[in-house]
Amino acid sequence: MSSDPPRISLIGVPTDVGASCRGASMGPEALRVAGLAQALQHLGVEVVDCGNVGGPANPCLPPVHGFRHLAEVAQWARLVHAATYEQLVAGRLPLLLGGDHSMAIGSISAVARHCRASGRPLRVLWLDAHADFNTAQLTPSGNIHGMPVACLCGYGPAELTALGTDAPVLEPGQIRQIGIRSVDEGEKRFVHDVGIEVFDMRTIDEVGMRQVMELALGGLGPDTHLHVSFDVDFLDPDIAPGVGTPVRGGPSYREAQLCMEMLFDSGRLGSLDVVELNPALDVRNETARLAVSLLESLFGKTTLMRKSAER
Ligand code: 4U7
Ligand code: MN
Ligand code: MN
Ligand code: MN
Repeated sequence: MSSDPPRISLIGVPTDVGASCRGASMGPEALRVAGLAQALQHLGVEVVDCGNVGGPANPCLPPVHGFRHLAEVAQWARLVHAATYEQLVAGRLPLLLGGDHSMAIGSISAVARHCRASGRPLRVLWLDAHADFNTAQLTPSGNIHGMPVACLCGYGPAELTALGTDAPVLEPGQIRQIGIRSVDEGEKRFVHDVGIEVFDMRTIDEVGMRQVMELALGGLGPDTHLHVSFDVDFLDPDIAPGVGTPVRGGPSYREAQLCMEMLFDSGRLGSLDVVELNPALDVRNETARLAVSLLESLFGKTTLMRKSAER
């Protein structure tokens, strides 16, 4: 693709109201401290840091009717939706710095609204150890960061399913999940029944990251907007310990780099979430620095000169 280099807007979303483990609210600052803006600027990409969205504090309450902090999560989602939509309308690429994964309800609903308004198809790639497809009835925790994909598909309370656009925000056919290795019992059946395409860790083991990415990126039109929702717990916790919900057996450093390189090569990236980084659990900010290194690949860093035909 010979599209213009992206103009990135960093949007910090310092919240952990969607989780029970606190600390993801410090994620945006850890990514800044790890040099995210400078690393991307070094690649020749224009980066503006819009600062943080300001939302409600974490009241640290137990779940009510299957949801922990529903009002606060919904308020953050509305604020994130507005901040994301504003940057999309300005023709910029919103890069959301989480924050727990419930904020993707806000960002992706804004992206879907923008795509509807401009008639562009939307594809969402969900990089995660978890399917995040729980409902109030299915959830073992009440934590809404385990529910954003279900909410975006229309399964959830009205304040989370219809932000700025009609529900459902997404059809299952628009979603590809990659790296999945922890799905709760009821969630497993629901993901199957709804028909989301999941490239779990077994598939990555069997056919390799290259083929998984080719399949996940298959069928993109010239005009398709690609949104990547990157939950840092996608990565193997041996290399990325700074997350609240680690699951053994994730992609290696090399597999993750290849994943990012192939996302760049698609030429379709239009928006991105980087979520669930928890600096309180990290070791000398190494998970944040790994995330920055992966984002460099996602925005075009290569080892060698690229063949001109490819760009
Ligand atoms: B994340 C969990 F039970 N499925 O619903 C739940 F295992 O955004 C974890 O992917 C959810 O990190 C993890 O609480 C949410 C649990
Ligand atoms: Mn996860
Ligand atoms: Mn997640
Ligand atoms: Mn998590």
